[in-house]
Amino acid sequence: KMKLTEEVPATKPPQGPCPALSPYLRGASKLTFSPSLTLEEVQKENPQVAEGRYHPAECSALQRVAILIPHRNRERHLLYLLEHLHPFLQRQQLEYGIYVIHQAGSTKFNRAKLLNVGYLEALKEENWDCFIFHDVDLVPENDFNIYMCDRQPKHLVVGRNSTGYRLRYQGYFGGVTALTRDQFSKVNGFSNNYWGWGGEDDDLRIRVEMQKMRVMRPSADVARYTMIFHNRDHGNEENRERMKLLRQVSRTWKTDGLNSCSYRLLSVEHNPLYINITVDFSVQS
Ligand code: UD2
Ligand code: MN
Repeated sequence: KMKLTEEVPATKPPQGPCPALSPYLRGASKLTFSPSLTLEEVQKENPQVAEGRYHPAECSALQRVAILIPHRNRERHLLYLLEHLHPFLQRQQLEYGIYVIHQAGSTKFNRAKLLNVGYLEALKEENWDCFIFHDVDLVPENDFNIYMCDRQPKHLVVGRNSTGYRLRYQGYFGGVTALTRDQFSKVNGFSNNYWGWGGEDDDLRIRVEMQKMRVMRPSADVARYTMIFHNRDHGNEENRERMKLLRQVSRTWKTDGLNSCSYRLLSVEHNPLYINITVDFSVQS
C-alpha cells in the first residue's frame, strides 16, 4: 500500500494545458490608431508583459511563439502594432515573445535577412516552437486568426484593407507567415540575397513547395488585416534582380539561407514590450 505523505510543494503545482480554443476570443474588432498614443501608455496597458514576453497565468500555453518584426524607421507603425498585438496574443492564451530586428545604417533594407537573424537570435534565448514573420505595418483585425503554427506553413494574410480584402495572387506569401522551428530550418530559412523591395516572400514559398510542404490559410473572414498607410521607404527601392533570383531558388537554397547568414550584431536590448535586436549588414563578416 502507498502511504501518502504531506509535502509542501517547492514549486507551483503543474498546470493543465490551455484549452484548444481560448475563451477570451472576441472576433472582429474595430481598430483605431490614436495620433497621440505613447509607448508609456501601451506599457501601462500591458503590466503582465515583461521584457517583451508573456505567458498565461492560468494554464500552460499550447505553443511558445516568437513574433519577428523586421524594422527600420517605422517607429509609429511599431507603436500601433505593439498596442494591438499584445492584447491580441494574450486573448489567444499564447506564450510569446516579440522581437524587433532593426537594421542599422542606410544600406539597402533586407527584410528576409533580418528575419533570419531574428530566428537565430531568438533561439539563443528560448526554445521557441513557432515563428511568426510579421510586417510592422499589418494589424490583425480578428483574434480568431490564431498565431500558432500548424502541420504546414501558414500564410495569415488573406486580405487587407488596401486590396479589398482579397488574396493578391495565387501563391502570395507576404506580410505575415507562421512556420514551426523545424519547417523553417528545413527550407534553410529565407534567402539572404534580396536587397530592397520584393521577391523574398515568393522565394520562401518556392522553398516551402520544394520541400513538398503546402501553404495553408485561415478562412478569409478571419485572416484580415489593416495595413497602416505608407509610401515606399528610402533604402527599400524595388529590387530589380528579384525575377532572376527567383528562377535560381532550386540551385541556391541549400547554400543561401540560415546556414550562410552572416551579420554584425550591434545590440540586444530587453525593453518592457519587445526585445530589440540591432544588426549591421554593411560589412559582411
Ligand atoms: C509587401 C509584403 C511584405 C514584403 C514586401 C516586399 C504584404 C502585406 N507585405 O509589403 O511582406 O514581402 O512586400 O519586400 O504583402 N520595413 C521597415 N523599414 C523600411 C522598409 C521596410 O521597417 O524602410 C519593413 C516593415 O516591417 C515593412 C516590411 O519591411 O512592413 C515590408 O516593407 P513594405 O511595408 O514597405 O512593403 P509592402 O507593404 O509592399
Ligand atoms: Mn507595408
